[in-house]
Amino acid sequence: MPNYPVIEKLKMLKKTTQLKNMLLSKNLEFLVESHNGISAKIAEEAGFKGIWASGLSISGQLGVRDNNEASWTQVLEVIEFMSDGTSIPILLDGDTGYGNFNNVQRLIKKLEQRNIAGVCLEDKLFPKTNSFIKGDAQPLADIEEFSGKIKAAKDAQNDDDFVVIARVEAFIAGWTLSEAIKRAEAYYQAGADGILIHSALRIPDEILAFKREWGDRCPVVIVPTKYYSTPTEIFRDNGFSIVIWANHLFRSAVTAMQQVTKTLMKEQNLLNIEDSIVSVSEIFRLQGATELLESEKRYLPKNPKGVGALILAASRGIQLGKLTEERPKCMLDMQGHTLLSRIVDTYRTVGIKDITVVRGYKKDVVDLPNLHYVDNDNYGSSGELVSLHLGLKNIADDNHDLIVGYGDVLFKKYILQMLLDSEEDFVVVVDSEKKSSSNNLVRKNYADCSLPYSKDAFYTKVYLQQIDRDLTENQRSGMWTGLLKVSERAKPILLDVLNTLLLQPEIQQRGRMLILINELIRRGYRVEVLYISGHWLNVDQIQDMLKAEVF
Ligand code: SPV
Ligand code: MG
Repeated sequence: MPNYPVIEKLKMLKKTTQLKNMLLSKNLEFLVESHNGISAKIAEEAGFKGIWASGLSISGQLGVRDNNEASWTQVLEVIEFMSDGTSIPILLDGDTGYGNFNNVQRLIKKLEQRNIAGVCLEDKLFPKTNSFIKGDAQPLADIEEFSGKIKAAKDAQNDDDFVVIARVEAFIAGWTLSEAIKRAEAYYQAGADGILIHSALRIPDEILAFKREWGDRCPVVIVPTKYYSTPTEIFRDNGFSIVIWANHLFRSAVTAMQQVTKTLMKEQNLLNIEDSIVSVSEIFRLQGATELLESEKRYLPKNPKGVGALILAASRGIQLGKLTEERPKCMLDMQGHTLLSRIVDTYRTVGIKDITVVRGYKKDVVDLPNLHYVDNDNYGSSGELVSLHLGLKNIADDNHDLIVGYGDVLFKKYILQMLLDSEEDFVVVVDSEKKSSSNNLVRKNYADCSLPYSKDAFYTKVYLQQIDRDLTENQRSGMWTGLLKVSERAKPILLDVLNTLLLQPEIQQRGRMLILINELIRRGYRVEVLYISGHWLNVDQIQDMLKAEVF
């Protein structure tokens, strides 16, 4: 059903009541045929107050004959889609009721469950044939038997307003007015809410004669498929209740499909098709695609966006001497895996697929599959901020949060998970246990944080105050691991700060990440600290290579 606001829903009458009101109304009302969900929606949108679920059209759109070849449950499935997609009542063309009184009672139960407002039953024999195919050869039902069916239908309904129409086929089968009246009267006495009087003549004589004789005993419904040239005023003036346009959506759809297939077959291109058919977006509109988008905003998790990774791997790793003559450090082999592939694997295990590597030294050797590559060809004379800048510019438009890391730092996957769970715009990972370096000659990126690691720090947000290689022992809260997360919305900030910093030649040449992070803090941006202890490894020296093998 379309998404009606709550108030509208409350104001809306039950579908059964709507149909009953149409039947009892003093005005001439109209039902238009629909044969599936979309045609039902189109009918409602055009302004029709009710739908005729035509047996001819439903069987026709299934590509079978109007001879009960489609089973009654198959019909039920079709009208369920029609009913779900609309708020106007549906009168089902229930043929002969798909069996005897017992089958009719079960049918009524199922129709009520699917919010179908009424059924029309015709006094012929199962399996029926369409009235316009040799109608005069068609046997009619026994009056008493059919009256029993109508009575059974009325007894089966739970909803008082459910409508049962008895369709009199006497004229179709070549019988006289008196036979038609006799039958109508019997069905009316059995409880029918209205009579559908059918005729295959090209003029309305039979139905007008019937109506004159019948008077106003109960509402009379007509189907002017054959006497289509009769002005509607005639029906109105003669006090008919409902006119059914019984098959015209289906027939017009067939016309359109035949025209399009013919043109396509002949022309083998779409030039003469495109402008004469609805756009794909019109189909989306009819399907209610916008409503789903709105619902997704309401009900889907807020932050399903992906996360990307940027790995800075342009430098050689000169401390490793001869080992990095032919390949950069990140491509050194450790028991069959390169450093870079181990890092990439860690990202992938937490679902990060969009990984960009900035390469420089011996870039041709850096060729792992399924990565994006950005090259810093001036790696020899530029600092890592230039690499970051090149990488960042390349992925600035991805709607991703971003994790920046180095191509020579290994870490456990839970550390990435912590970063993914954090919500601040800038987040760094600090090892609280590392407050000094094993090698005093190497100056490390020490972090000075708003709170040293403690149980308290676990419950409070901790922010970075500065990263510096020359912090005193007292100032050191730990060591920065080289991991930085930047939220999607903060990426432009990072790029902007970077652009400004890189205007300075010495930063171009030697600028390191810590300069950038300190500048963010200086400008007032908060950089959250996530504390860890261990579980990461910066591969700098030969002895680190050994540690990496068992990491
Ligand atoms: C239908 O639409 O299936 C009908 C009306 O029963 S008619 O085809 O005119 O018999
Ligand atoms: Mg029919």
